Amino acid sequence: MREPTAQSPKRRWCPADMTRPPVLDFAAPAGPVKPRYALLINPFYPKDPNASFGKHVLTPTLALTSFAAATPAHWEVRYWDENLLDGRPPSAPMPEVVGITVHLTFASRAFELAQWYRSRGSKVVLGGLHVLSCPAECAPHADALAVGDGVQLWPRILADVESGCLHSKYTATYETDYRQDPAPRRSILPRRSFLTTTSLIATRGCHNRCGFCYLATDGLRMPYRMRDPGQVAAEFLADGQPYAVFVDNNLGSNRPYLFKLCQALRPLNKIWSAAVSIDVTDDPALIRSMALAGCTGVFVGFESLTDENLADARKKTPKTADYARRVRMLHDNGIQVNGSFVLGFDHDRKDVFTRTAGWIEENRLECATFHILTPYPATPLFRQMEAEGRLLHRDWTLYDTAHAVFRPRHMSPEELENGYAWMYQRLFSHASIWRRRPADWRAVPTYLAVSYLYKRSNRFWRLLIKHHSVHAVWRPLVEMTRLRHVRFREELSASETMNRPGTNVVAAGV
Ligand code: B12
Ligand code: SF4
Repeated sequence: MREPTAQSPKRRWCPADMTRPPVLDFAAPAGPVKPRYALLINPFYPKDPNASFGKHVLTPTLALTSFAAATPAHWEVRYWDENLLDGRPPSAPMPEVVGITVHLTFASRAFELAQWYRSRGSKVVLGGLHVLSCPAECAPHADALAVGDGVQLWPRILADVESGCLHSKYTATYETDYRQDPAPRRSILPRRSFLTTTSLIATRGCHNRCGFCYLATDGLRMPYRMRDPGQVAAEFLADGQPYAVFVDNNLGSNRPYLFKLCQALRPLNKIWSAAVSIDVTDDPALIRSMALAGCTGVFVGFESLTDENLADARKKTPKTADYARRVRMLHDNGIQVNGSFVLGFDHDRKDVFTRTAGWIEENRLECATFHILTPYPATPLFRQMEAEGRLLHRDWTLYDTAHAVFRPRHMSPEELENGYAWMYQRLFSHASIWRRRPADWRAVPTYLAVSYLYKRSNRFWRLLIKHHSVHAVWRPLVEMTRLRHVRFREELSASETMNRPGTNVVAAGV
């Protein structure tokens, strides 16, 4: 495989419905508004054709289902995810209230939806990360802003709608007892459209405060909070799926807690994946306990293979020289590794792409996810880039970690974008998939099947999404993986240590 060049890499196939949302018809007549009916929308965002389309239907965000659970019983509530390619959002009947979750990359689509529904008589409530970091920008597009925890705010907002005294802004902190929150209302999700509907969340916050992370946003106080392990296990069981994805920022933040959670999950005989920071491997007994509890994959924010970058970002993490040993520990316990890498830090030179790709292959990471460093508004990184005059623009739609929105220190923005695209092309290539095959030949066929499905089948993913077949196609594969993992756990628990890579069909984490 050649190294990245100054020329743009070959453009990847990407149909219009993966990059553009359905057109809203502003001329269409408005129907009557149905009282006590709330519609919750996850707006469309353009998909990066370099990466897998499969990622977007792995598991749903909990943004909407979490506060939907706090809806009073006399309200009807419906879920609509524009990324499931079902066309225009519902309008017959018109909802009395439309709740939209807003991230910076799809803020403009959220505002367009808001305008469309407001012009037809619905009250629009905006909430989510972007509302928290840029409330002034969002305010003109909403009847009400929900700044902070929606679980506390949503019932208050609906009560005020009913009494005709809706305020323009509602604020809540994240300091409540997380154990008091109701379980997310997963019954409103379209089950056929996701690999699993069981997005679980056990903890809030993180012990780190990396300068580039959204957790460092001004005004966001998210003290570390945990749900009872028993509550989490009960939610997993109740959703009836064999596989769950933890969407916690960092499930390994509090190790004694993770131990207890593993104890609660183990008897379920199910499988799961989660995002953790690599320091979770400080304790080999914890890794074994995760494997015995059904963990088949972890999404690890390595971020960089250069210690100076990690120090600049203020990430508390082991030395990068020790990463390979730690990856081996996970593999030895049958846990796949999806490595997450950020490109474009100040100590990254033009060799960062080949160096990182080489390391991933050498250590046989089953999957890798790349992000161009992105200064999210109201974070320390954003302030630094702004002070140094390095921001190229404030077009939030391009703040999607697939575009260079700042001037990197040691390369041009174009070189950074080309290097990023080259990384995906290399890691998704036949040669690289083969190089990273598991050491155990028995695991190779499944590994190849999954790699090709996940990394090289974007056309197929689009078809599955459009025909609501994601779940039907994956469920048998997931079930097979679960059964195999149950056998693996039995062997693992019988042996002191195992040296056998897992044979999983589900990607590691989100
Ligand atoms: C699941 C997930 C996904 C899923 C689903 C995404 C989707 N939008 O459908 C997948 C895997 C597809 C995905 C993809 C991406 N993601 Co993502 N994802 C997450 C993850 C892990 C969990 C989200 C979640 O469920 N949170 C839990 C809920 C309960 O929290 P919440 O969303 O904040 O909602 C609460 C409040 O904000 C509020 N609220 C939210 N909306 C509303 C609306 C109303 C009306 C009200 C009243 C209240 C309210 O109430 C909720 C309860 O308190 C988060 C990290 C995290 N732990 O949050 C990253 C995260 C959201 N993703 C992120 C990114 C960058 C991406 C990608 C761009 C990455 C990439 N390059 O591929 C893509 C593209 C998606 C996009 N353009 O937004 C960033 C966003 C950073 C930022 N500042 O915007 C996060 C924060 C990860 C991170 N640590 O950087 N993602
Ligand atoms: S370890 Fe991950 S979740 Fe925690 S602050 Fe750093 S980037 Fe954010």
